Amino acid sequence: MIIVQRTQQTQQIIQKFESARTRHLLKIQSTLLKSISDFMEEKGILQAMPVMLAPFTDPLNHEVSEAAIQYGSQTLRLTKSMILHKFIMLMGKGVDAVFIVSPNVRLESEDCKDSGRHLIEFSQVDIEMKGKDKRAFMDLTEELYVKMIAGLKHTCPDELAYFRRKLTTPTRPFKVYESKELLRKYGEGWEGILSKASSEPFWVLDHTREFYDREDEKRRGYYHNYDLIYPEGFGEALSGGEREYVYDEVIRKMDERKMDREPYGAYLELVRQGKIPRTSGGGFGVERLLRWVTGSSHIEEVTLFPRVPGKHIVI
Ligand code: ASN
Repeated sequence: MIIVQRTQQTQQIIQKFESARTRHLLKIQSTLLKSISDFMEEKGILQAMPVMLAPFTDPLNHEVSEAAIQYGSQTLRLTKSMILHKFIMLMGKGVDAVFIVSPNVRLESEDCKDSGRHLIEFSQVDIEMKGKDKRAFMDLTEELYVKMIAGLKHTCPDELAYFRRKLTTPTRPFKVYESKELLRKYGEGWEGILSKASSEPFWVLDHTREFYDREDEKRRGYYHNYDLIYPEGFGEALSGGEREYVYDEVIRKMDERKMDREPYGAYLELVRQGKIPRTSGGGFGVERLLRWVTGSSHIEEVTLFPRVPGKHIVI
């Protein structure tokens, strides 16, 4: 029985990696990554390398199982996002903006298996800019998306045709909504409803999220952050925000969230000394981008080595 299963598995792997689909996906992905890298260079955004292990990582705004290893006397967490490392990299004079294509490990619950857009390991294009506000980051993202899609249509017409995908280059400025209004109008499922009803990507502002996104000083409960949502039901593309960099605010919000400050010690000391600058930024998943541009129903279909929540990993 086990031998039969193995043979079937091997057959599926061979079929997948010998298929035109995999070749076309790789071509589309390479084209997108090149436009991202060209765009960043043009904007003076410097590329940094990812870290995978650190005493602290992004706490995230939702529960995932802890992914950590014990190394000697240290507990090292696998990167969920490089959010705090992005802030630290911007301390340096002349380092005004950075980006990383970074592997993120998020051990999501099995319930996300059929969401079509969750992986427990994915790659995030994570960007952070010093001294910029949310509108500046949103403008940058819009410009990037327009260039990426226009470039993809130009470079990969045959590959897009293979996926029977007619992509429209988004028109700027993208529409902007407020999350609380959407909640009132559509209820908890607002994201899916509006994504399905839209034909262009759009922004949603103000999400109650992690301690590091800036909360308005005068209007408590209002967050200066944003999500970019793909149209046609593909859902969340990017999340980001203006950041909290004032020590008392950071501590207040960590305490509100009952976070253990201990692993964050080195970062908190930098914040306390005023070394962490005012920034804004965000990140988007490469696989979700591929899913959208190819019009695929499950993210698994566009990932060479998919790690789907709750699914056995073969290779
Ligand atoms: N990359 C996101 C940001 O910059 C954070 C995340 O992925 N959780 O806000």
